[in-house]
Amino acid sequence: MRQRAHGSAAVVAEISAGLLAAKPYTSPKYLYDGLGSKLFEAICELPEYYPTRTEAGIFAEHGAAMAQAIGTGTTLVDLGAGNCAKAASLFPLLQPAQYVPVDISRDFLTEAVSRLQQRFPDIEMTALGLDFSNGFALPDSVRSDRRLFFYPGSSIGNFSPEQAVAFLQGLRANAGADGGLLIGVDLIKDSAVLDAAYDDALGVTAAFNLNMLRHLNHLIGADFDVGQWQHRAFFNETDSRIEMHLEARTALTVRWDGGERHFARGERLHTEDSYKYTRQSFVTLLERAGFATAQVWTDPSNWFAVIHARA
Ligand code: AVJ
Repeated sequence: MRQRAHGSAAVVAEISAGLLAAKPYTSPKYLYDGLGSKLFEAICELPEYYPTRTEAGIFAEHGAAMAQAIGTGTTLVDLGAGNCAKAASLFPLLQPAQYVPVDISRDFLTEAVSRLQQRFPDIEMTALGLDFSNGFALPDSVRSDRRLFFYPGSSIGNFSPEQAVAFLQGLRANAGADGGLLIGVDLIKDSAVLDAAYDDALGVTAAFNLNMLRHLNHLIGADFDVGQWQHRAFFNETDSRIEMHLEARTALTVRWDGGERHFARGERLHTEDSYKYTRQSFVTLLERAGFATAQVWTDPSNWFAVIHARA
């Protein structure tokens, strides 16, 4: 049964264009409806999904050194803040003057921030519910100097390297005097480790990927039948990225408000890329974006890096 589209005309047009492309694709931002955000939180608890816990280990081990390099009193702009937990765990060390969490999922954010404000009454907090993936301007209520952009979790991996440079250039231009960036980056490693992290035994990542179809049904009034699709995820060594796809189990036709597309059996809808870097390849990317010095902290296995760069 089809419903009417609940997304804006722009959202419907964007998703339609991807579905109608020669190689059909959708933006990974559509993985995150209410259930998708919860499934992602569950992914972070999986034994196979090493990034979250490895990054937390790096912050626990080197947080004091990071705070030393960054200094207190910054305006901490948290990109993709979600439940704000990662930034909050750094407050005691970083002691920011202002905290600006930004997230596409506004409701999730507002609730988290009101709880946080009670715990840290001295930090001025300004929550922004917006999609920053195509660049953004910060409102006047955000202090304009010493902005520290915080972009943990390897979310930068969703951009291609070219897109990442453009995005990082935008951050650098907005950082203000004495500003900077603290970013988490997932590193290239044995492909079996990477594959398992995106295709776990419990099937939580499969559910996370498949849930996008339910979200699309809601947004564009489509009639995707989740049971007709299969999760696929693998490391593409040539392009240094994990690719997630949804593969048609059978020949089928998807219909939505204003369009339709036939998928042959085995044909794929590309739902996400997650680029992996070496320490050096990411530092080079930062330099291309105009960032100056970079200090790099890693875990003992070199699976993940946290990098501080000055604007
Ligand atoms: C939120 C983009 C960092 O790429 O590892 C996790 C998303 N996708 N499992 C990642 C994701 C499948 C995640 N990021």
